[in-house]
Amino acid sequence: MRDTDLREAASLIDRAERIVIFTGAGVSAESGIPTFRDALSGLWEQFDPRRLATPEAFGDDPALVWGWYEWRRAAVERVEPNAGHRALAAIEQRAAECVVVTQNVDDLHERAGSHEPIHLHGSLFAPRCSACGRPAAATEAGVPNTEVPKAEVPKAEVSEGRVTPPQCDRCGAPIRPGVVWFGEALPADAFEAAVAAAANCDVLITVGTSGVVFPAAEIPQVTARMGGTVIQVNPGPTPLDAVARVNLRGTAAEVLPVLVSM
Ligand code: BV8
Ligand code: ZN
Repeated sequence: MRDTDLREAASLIDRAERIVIFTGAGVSAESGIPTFRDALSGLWEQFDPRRLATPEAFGDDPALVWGWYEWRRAAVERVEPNAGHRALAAIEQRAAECVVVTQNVDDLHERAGSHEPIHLHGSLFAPRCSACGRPAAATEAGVPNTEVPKAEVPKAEVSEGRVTPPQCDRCGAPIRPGVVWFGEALPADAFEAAVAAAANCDVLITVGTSGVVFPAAEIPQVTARMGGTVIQVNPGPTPLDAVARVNLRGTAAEVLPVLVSM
């Protein structure tokens, strides 16, 4: 990565009035959370995440899919935001206006100090009823307890395996993860807010996304089409190379702290 690119990116960010930060799974990689494309460890190695992250998979085998998400939620709770998340929060604090848009379902941006990131693909921490949509509060037991007092919530053994999802106490249907699966529409309000921010920003910084999942991957393209500047941070090539004015070839936790120190 050339010094001139870092300096150009730092100066573009300093001069920007309105900034959008757009992230994918790569920003959480250095916290120890595998991205979709990295082989998942243990039991999950035998599965293709894109097949598990579907309504069909949950319909066929709710315990397998619920167990996978509970394993992922427990993994997120065991790790910390990394220097990349913290540097992005610092950029956000300094900017006149800054919106964080993430495809990630973890809460690491929030825990690093980012303010109300837009979650285009939902969150591991917002389970809801698969039928009536009633939110179910996830608890440390890994079992959402809608009305049931904590003491009575059965301690679900959250391991790398199947976990029967709890039932909605209003209608009895299984509770599902609060994420957007393949084949499901993104939350309209979140997507519209993200497109509006991308269309009106001076600079969009895209970090750690392969840019292949739609419609989220449209977001940096909107900025480029509307005359904004795209800066990319990714160790590898992606389709977003074509719209990025500056391509910083490196990892989030290496590049971003240097960028904010300039
Ligand atoms: C929709 C939540 C329509 C769940 C996710 C056929 C049938 C049905 C749909 C489709 C189809 N063909 C195409 C589609 C559309 C489909 C799609 O785009 N498919 C792709 C595979 C072609 N999209 C959808 O289905 C969307 N919905 O189209 O609905 C509709 C409309 C109206 C009404 C009804 C229906 C929904 C897509 C959302 C799916 N949910 N996540 C969960 O997490 O379990 S997507 C999930 O995968 C992530 O959120 C992310 O967005 C995506 C990719 O994951 P990763 O590859 O891991 O991460 P990322 O892309 O961010 O790549 C990692 C990058 O990081 C790499 O570039 C790597 O180089 C870099 N990196 C690695 N280490 C580091 C790093 N960078 C920096 N630092 C590092 N250290
Ligand atoms: Zn219900």
